[in-house]
This record gives sequence, C-alpha cells and structure tokens, in this order.
Amino acid sequence: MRQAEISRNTLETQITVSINLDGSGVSQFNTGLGFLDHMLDQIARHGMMDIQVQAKGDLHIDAHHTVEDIGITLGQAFLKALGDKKGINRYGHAYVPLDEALSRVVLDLSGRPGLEFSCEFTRAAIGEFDVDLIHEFFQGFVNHALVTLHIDNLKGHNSHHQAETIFKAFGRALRMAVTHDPRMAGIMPSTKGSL
Ligand SMILES: [Mn+2]
Repeated sequence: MRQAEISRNTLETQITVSINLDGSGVSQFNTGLGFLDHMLDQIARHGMMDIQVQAKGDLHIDAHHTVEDIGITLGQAFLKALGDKKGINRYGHAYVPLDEALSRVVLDLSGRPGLEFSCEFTRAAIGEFDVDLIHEFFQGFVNHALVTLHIDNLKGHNSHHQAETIFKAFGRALRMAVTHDPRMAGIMPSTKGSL
C-alpha cells in the first residue's frame, strides 16, 4: 500500500493529512470550510484514494492560509506515498462534465513543479468560498508534489459546477498517473532513469 501521513504546523495553520493512493475513495475531512471539504471529497472519490484531512487554520482572518496550506500538506503526503515511481503510468488526464460545465486536467508526475491554470469563474465566491483560493490550493499542491499540472475549464456558467469539474478531473487524472502499468513493472517511466 502506498500511504503516508504528514503533519505541518505553522503559526497560521495546523494540518494533518493521511493518504492511501491504493484506497477506495474513503475520506474524512474537517477543515472548517464546507465547500473545500466537498472538493477534497471529489479528489478522493474520483481518484480512488483514501484521504483524511484535519485542519485548524486562522479562519478569523480568511480562508487563504488554510486552503493554501492544505494544498501544500496534501502535496507533501502525496509525494511521500508515491515512493520511487517505478512502474506507474506517470501521465494522467481526464475530461469531466457536470451539466453545462466541462473541465480538462492533464498532469505529469515529473518531479518538477509547474501549474498552468485557466478558469474564468463566473462569480467571485461560491457561498462564502473565494474562488481565487482554488488556484492557491493547486499551486500549493504542485509546489510540494512536484507535479506538472494543466487545468482548463473549457465551459461553464455555474461556478460551483466549474470548480467541481476541475476537482473531479484532477482526481481522475491522478488516479491514471499513479496506477501501475504491468508492462512497466519495476521500470522507471523516464529515459533519464529518474523522476
Ligand atoms: Mn457539488
């Protein structure tokens, strides 16, 4: 089982993330941010990963530090659980629709951080959740999981739908990338020999 637990504590946030890449989508979230819990649930369910997130952040300021630091801690846990990357697909992609919305996520477990994020949200906030923080979450994840991540929202009028298609496609793409290819057993999926 590829699993890891990371605790990360700063003066702004205290976060513990557990992840099992070979799970069944069982999740538990306690972040104080209902919408973020709903999005994290999409990653676990569609990524078929077991994920637990406990977070106490400085929400009296706003949700920025909490969301960014959950992205960072999830990225650290993901990288640790992934191990040596031998035999994995390495690349993953998915298109996910939800009614009128459609998003595409393409990623490479490259060992290099890179985020290309293209989404024009139709609202500034979803409930009380500032949509700017979705980019912050993925930037935190990418910087610490060392992933190349291209996110494009291709269509959508409802910003809840736009966000949800991004997180579902991200989960699906991660699942594809971490899955072992039996023909690649024991082989590093790079001509360089390391990732
Ligand atoms: Mn929803």
